[in-house]
Amino acid sequence: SAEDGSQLWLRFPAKNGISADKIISKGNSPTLNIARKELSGHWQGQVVELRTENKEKNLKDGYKIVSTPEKIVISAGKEIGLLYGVYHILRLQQTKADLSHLNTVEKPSYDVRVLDHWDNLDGSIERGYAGRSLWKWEDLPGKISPRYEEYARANASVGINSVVLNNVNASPNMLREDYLKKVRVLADIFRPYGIKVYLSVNFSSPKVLGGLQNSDPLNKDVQKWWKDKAAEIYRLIPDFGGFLVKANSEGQPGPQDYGRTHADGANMMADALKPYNGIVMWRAFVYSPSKDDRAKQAYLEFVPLDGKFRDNVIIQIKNGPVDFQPREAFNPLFGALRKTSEMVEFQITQEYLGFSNHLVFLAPLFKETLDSDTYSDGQGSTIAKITDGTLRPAKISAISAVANIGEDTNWTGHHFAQANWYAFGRLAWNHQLSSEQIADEWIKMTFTDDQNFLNPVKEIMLSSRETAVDYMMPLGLHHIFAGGHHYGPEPWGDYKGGRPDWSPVYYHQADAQGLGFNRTKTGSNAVSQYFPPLNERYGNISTCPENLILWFHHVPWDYTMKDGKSLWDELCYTYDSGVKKVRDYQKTWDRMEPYIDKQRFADVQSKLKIQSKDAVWWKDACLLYFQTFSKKPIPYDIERPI
Ligand code: GCW
Repeated sequence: SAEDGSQLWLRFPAKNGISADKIISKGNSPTLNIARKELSGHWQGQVVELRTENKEKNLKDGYKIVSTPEKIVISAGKEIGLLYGVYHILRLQQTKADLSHLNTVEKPSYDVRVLDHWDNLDGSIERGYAGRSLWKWEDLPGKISPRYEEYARANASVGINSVVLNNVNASPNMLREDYLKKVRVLADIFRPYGIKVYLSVNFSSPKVLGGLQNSDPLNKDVQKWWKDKAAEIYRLIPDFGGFLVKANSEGQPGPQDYGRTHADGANMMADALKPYNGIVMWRAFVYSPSKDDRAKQAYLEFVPLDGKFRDNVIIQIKNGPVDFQPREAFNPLFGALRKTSEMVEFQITQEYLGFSNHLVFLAPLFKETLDSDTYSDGQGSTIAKITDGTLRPAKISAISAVANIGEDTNWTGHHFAQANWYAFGRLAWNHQLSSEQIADEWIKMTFTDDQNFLNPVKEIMLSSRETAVDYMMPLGLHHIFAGGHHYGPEPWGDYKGGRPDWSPVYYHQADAQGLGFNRTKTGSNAVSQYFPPLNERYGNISTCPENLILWFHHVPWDYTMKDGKSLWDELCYTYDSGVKKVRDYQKTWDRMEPYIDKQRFADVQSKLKIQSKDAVWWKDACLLYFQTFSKKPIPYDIERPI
């Protein structure tokens, strides 16, 4: 219903679109049929003509739209482009744009636009906060949930064309024949929506599932096992996308178990998939305890392998070098692999941003990464340009994010978390879009275009990520979360007996002198992994951006910040301003009651209550704890800690 959020942003007028004779199109494929169904269900404008044309093949999945008041022509090289074009005009209709003089060409920024699900075969979701998995493995292949198709439609409406169904901490059982037959059913449902299915695979599958002696990538039997498995998969799913692999990371098996490299492991799988045009997305999220600074490890492991990967391998790199923190410096691996395709991995699910309780709009975070200049090929070498093929002819251009979707009625737990699924899709399609535009169209589509709602709510969304940084981890602080679940603060956490590299104290390094991780030449020297001039800029405390100062420097408590305050005072005021902003969001939201339905109003209102309590919790916990080192008073104009 309109009130439960189940329709996402697809709140088109119900069943009163144009009549069939006003839709001009040839052919009768499943994709075209969906395009026509969407138009006859929801399009209320002029005649629409859909044309596939060979000359538009260079648009890839893209399309052209040209209109007069009487007619809209959508042309595309592929049928999926026509469906995307239909969603484009439906979006324009829903946001009340002028439809009579359109002249638009759309071409996706990335060829492969991926959602990664961290869903387990038992129905649980690692870091999922919107209920259990959508995939009902015990019911498949016989029983089919209507949500499979609704999910595919939502993805197609924003241009997502690839889906990794299962957790990167992968069960070998995923590749069992009975599971592959279940996967086939999902692939068949997704196909007309232009979506390919991929699987996360466990590196030890040949041994665990196939009963081989080992899973050594240089063992001929192991290579044959993967070739046979690939053949079996493609018999069932001819357009299967490929594998996503987490290897030798956080206890997962990998090629290093046999003294081999990531390249040996990735290439073995790439060779098995190559005959079918499948790809391997090999993750660079690798680190182990008691070695160098965790932020340096991926770079150290992967840079020496540059040039050794097959051309159907792409290295999937988290936006930051630690782990999806509220704010990280960008990952220095971007731009450093010159002969290897690189893709970004974002996290839509809010593992480190208040789960599905906090309202945090992630487009600004995604944009911050994509717009970061690595200087790898001189000024202007942004991560967007490195990964989309502009700067280097990327063999594969792809972008991915970990989904926040579960079986909750509203899909994502928090109504506003739907905006993050939407924003990722829109940016994967066009990374030039601004956060403002994405928020604007999402609000109009999901709630209302009434300016009294649109403007204040847009302001909340656009400032919300910075607000969360302020009340959780300002100034470059990172990973001071409570152990395991990562919900609240635990800056005092010191897991001496366990993994020191999972201890908050390792990341903030607070002591009597100051706060922050010294990653300069006198410290871990992680700054040396950045191209000039960034290595110098980050390495020098006076030129380092202040929003990353504690990421790169151990800063004295009485260090003078740019606004004249001491570090300690700056920390206090920043935490406090984060709290105040959430309280302002509450007041603003309360005034939104007249403009939207009761249920969604109340749902968001109660989530904001949780968020504002949590913000106080973060402020108090962090300030009282850091004060035991700084030994300085908390300024009196700041709300006293409880
Ligand atoms: O973000 C961390 C999470 C793990 C996750 C891991 C990864 C899937 O805490 O739950 O495992 O990263 O990305 O592999």
